[in-house]
Amino acid sequence: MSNILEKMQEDLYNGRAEEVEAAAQKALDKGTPVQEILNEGLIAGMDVVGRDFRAGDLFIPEVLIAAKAMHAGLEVLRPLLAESGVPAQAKVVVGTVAGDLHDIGKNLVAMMLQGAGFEIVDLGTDVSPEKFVETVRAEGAELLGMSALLTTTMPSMKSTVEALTEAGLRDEVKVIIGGAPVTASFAEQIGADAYAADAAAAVDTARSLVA
Ligand code: B12
Repeated sequence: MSNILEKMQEDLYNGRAEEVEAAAQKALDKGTPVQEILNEGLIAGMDVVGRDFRAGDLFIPEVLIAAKAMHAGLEVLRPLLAESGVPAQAKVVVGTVAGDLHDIGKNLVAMMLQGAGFEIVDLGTDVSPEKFVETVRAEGAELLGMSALLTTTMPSMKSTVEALTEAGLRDEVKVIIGGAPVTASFAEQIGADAYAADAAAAVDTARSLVA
């Protein structure tokens, strides 16, 4: 791995947003593939943050600062991740479920879907089942992508699927879910159409769902 990406991981860990941003630009200027910067720089750095947070070596303020640095790096990559030239495909409503404020993974998925030509309606975080249903209806969305990073907020995915059914919209929209604690069997259990483990898989899965 290049020194730039190694240093980027370290800067991300330490929450140095300006350095991460500059490193992302520098790596791009040197011709490093955008996927490599994403996976070996930003995501790899965030993995270490997650590990140390779990171990109790990092605390929420530090994780938040690291998350800000990750966002700064992602912003540099955004135009490339979202580069399409492909005409807009199906409309996708995305959001993080009620009670959950984690948005890095959701944003990444949204960027990659946009890059694949999907039109994105991003509801942000802490999105209630009612809000999802309302937006799917108003936008005539073909896909709904929900993210949850907490085991305690996963049930809100189920409530949303149920709310779609109650609203008579379940047959109009395909539901895809993801987030670190989410699994394919959970997706099946709650009646979602699909699960994807990461942003690249989300694109493949979304494509096959609307095909
Ligand atoms: C950053 C972070 C935070 C930041 C969030 C900042 C932000 N803007 O997002 C802050 C500090 C705010 C935070 C807060 C909390 N956090 Co936190 N956080 C994390 C951390 C370290 C990284 C998450 C992340 O961004 N990963 C990087 C992204 C790229 O990965 P990802 O989210 O998994 O997304 C990928 C896939 O999952 C998938 N995907 C994601 N969404 C979707 C959606 C669709 C549709 C699809 C198809 C795919 C998909 O694709 C993505 C890209 O590849 C994780 C640890 C971890 N390793 O997951 C803990 C973690 C998720 N947090 C945890 C906890 C406990 C909390 C708090 C409750 C802490 C507290 N005591 O207050 C609060 C809850 C706040 C709330 N109400 O939401 C726990 C959850 C435990 C559990 N099983 O429930 C974790 C696992 C850490 C741990 N082991 O203890 N956190």
